[in-house]
Amino acid sequence: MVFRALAVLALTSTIAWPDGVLAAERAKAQVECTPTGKRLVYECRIVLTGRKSGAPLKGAKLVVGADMPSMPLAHNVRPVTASPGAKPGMYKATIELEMHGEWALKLDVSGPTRDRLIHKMHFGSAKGDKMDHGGHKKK
Ligand SMILES: [Cu+2]
Repeated sequence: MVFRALAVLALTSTIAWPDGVLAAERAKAQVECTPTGKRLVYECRIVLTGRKSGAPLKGAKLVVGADMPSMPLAHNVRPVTASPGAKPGMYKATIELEMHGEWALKLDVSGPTRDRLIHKMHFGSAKGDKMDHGGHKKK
């Protein structure tokens, strides 16, 4: 009985939101960054999907910024606009960081849906360089 009631409810909401569902939906990102040959430069592949629908977010404008949560205001990485990747919902961006360590990528999504996602990840080097907080310029 309970199950049937829920099914009816779901159907009703589908009718109420025919096409515009994605427009109101929040985004979800899957991020993968790999080191390039150049020190501190990473090639990032970002897959954007609807948080509820799981459908790829096509035709979005995506701007990627980066900051270090452990060092507020210490870095000034210029945000880059991602370009469309090989598959729908896939985007790529080349980011240049200022040191290795834990960074928070800021993903600004606009277009079919508008959202801002913070994605924390650790950046090291391909050759296993030591994390270098000591070499950081202080203000
Ligand atoms: Cu730092």
